[in-house]
Amino acid sequence: MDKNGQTVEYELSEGVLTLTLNRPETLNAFDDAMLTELLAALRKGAEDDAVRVVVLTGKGRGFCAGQDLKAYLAKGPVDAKEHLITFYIPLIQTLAEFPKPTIAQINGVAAGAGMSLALAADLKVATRDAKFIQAFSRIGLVPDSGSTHFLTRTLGPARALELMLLGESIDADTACRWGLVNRVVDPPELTDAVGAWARKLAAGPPVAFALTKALVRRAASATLAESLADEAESQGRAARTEDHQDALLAFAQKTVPVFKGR
Ligand code: LHQ
Repeated sequence: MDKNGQTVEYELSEGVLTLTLNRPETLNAFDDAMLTELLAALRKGAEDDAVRVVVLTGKGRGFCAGQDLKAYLAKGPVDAKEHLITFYIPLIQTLAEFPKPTIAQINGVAAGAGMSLALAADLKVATRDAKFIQAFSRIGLVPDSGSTHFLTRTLGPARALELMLLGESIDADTACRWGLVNRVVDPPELTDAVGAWARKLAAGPPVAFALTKALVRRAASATLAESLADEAESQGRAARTEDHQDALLAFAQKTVPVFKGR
């Protein structure tokens, strides 16, 4: 938490919004305030045209340790279903359906709903010493916050269940080999590696990016015929943007296009 009591840092620079979870003493476990602030920050970032890409990361040695179990206990009996409906479902849905590219900059352990959070981002870059743990079974719970959805789609049921039932951690290299993260880097290289991708994405075509993300989300449960029709519809829209016309001209003139989001 910073001196103003904020548990999520909001920093916008050259189109890149960096949201830093800031409860390092708990490895950035989610209390109600951090859940609320992160959702509000994402909603604000979605609305702001100056935000072209979002980077999510954690302060200290953890990325996010999931629900703050001490805060959860301290609240007295909480209806877990209501807790998920109030906090986690809108958060994960907002992130997974975010209209701009998102990158999880995984600086350390991602456990429970903290792993779900990382999985809900578009791109994942992890440090070599990061770990991923489906911690839910260790405390007698089922995976939530999208873990069943993301892991089953990426890994298939056998590996997804291995992680969920055994509750053992996997390291970043294994997560990368399994397709859960895009890149693994040494810790000192993390911010530069993510920064390079973020700046590139921030200079990309916003309308085409939003349409591409929606296409890929729908493709996961579509037939080929449906995806082909969906692509044609979205291509029609992308092709009508000024950005596309400008980029065609730039190609012909051998210059670099400047995408404006129109
Ligand atoms: C923590 C936490 C934490 C509080 C580390 N809470 N303090 C949804 C709906 C309803 C109900 C519940 O949950 C959910 C969603 C979920 O996310 S359930 C899963 C919740 N998360 C976990 O079960 C993970 C718990 N944490 C751990 O297993 C370990 O801390 C991991 C493996 C993440 C890291 O281990 P270490 O690197 O050995 O660090 P540590 O355990 O020593 O933790 C450092 C500090 O962080 C420590 O505090 P202390 O005061 O002793 O220094 C921990 O108590 C605190 N911390 N996770 N989730």
